Amino acid sequence: HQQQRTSTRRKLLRPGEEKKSVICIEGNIASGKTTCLEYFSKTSNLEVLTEPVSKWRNIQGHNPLALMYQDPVRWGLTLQTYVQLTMLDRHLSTMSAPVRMMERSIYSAKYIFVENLYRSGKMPEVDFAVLSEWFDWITSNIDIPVDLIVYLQTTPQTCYERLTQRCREEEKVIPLEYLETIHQLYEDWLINQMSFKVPAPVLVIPANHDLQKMLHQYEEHRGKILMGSK
Ligand code: DCP
Repeated sequence: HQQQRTSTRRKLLRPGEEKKSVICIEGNIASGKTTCLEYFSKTSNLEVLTEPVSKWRNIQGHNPLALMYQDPVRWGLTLQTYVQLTMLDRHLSTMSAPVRMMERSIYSAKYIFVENLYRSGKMPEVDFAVLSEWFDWITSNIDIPVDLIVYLQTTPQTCYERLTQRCREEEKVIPLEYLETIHQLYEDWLINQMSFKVPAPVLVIPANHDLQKMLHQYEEHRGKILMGSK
């Protein structure tokens, strides 16, 4: 109950204060989130926050992302604890424009990636319990405003091809099945809305197309995206 109350509570605006909006871009690994953010970064009065993936690849000289892919049972908790911290930090950072567009959210970190590690038997129950208690505490005690989710909907096959092309060292071990599982978790969360609470309205953008067509679609959806978050 408390969780629900906190997340639906709206900040009171002072006279003259403008309402700020937060748009989260969600989608499978290599679905094109970064391209979408780059495209909108040229919009005035809008700030873009990319995912802190560089931090996940280097924390004080360690690479928890690579460790997680090498041995998820041992290192899943390590990576996901750090992901949760860095996402929370992003959500809480002071906004420098009336509209913020950010890559993923603390919600997908938990509902998609942690859930996947746990369900596939790659995260011990005790690790999952610790992460879940952290997540529940954060989301019931801290206001994490999200006004619109833009879901870049792809097929796992398309993501697999893009992943192979971009050749990020840590990700070379990712099989198609991994992307299929992540895809299903996203569909159940945002489309079927049958797994976890959806924190904001969802705008679905088909994202299997080539770059030109994607940029064209972003332009077409510009109004909906920017107004949808109001
Ligand atoms: N990752 C993870 N756990 C999370 C979030 C991400 O294990 N909670 C991993 C998946 C990827 C890497 O981190 O290997 C980067 O993830 P993204 O899909 O978020 O970033 P991309 O650069 O792949 O996004 P895109 O290609 O859509 O721009």
